[in-house]
Amino acid sequence: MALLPILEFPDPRLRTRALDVDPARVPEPAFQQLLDEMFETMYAAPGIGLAASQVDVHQRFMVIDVSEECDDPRVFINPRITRRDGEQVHQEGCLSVPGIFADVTRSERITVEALGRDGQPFSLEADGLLAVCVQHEMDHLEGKLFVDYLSPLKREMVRKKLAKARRAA
Ligand code: K1U
Ligand code: ZN
Repeated sequence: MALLPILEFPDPRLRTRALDVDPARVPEPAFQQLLDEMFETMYAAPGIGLAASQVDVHQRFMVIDVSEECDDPRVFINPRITRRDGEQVHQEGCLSVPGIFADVTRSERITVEALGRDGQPFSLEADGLLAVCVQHEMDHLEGKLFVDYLSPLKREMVRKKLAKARRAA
């Protein structure tokens, strides 16, 4: 199994809108292996979510595990949010924007419909951190990053900070 390279802001490939996964591909060994590699990459980072777009695969799927023990892996293929309620503000990070954290306002409760890793459709009601993470990962599939919720000035400061960190590394 391999760790996958994660694209970093401001890489323009992160702005690609992902396309639907053909459900017939889900049981294929190559797709199942990609899911395993995404989980391995997410746990190693460490992170609580990873969208395919972040590993330069522009298809609509993501992996998430918000559990403390890293024992609740979830796969969302072709996810759609069908209901939203309320608002919550949560501090977010992003594996594609390393070392930057900012408060983002998102829906408090959502209903998300998707296919699981077995290719079967499911519906999930989520709130709290799971709801935040689903919305963050679905933004990636649209080519959107959490820094887009910041002012242009703050976003430029983030870009400069990351460029400086890369030069120093
Ligand atoms: O999509 C990503 O870049 C992953 C991102 C998901 C996320 C975090 C926080 C709020 C919304 C979405 C991360 O996992 S950043 C790392 C992180 O938050 C974390 C890492 C280890 C333990 C706990 C949290
Ligand atoms: Zn992210």
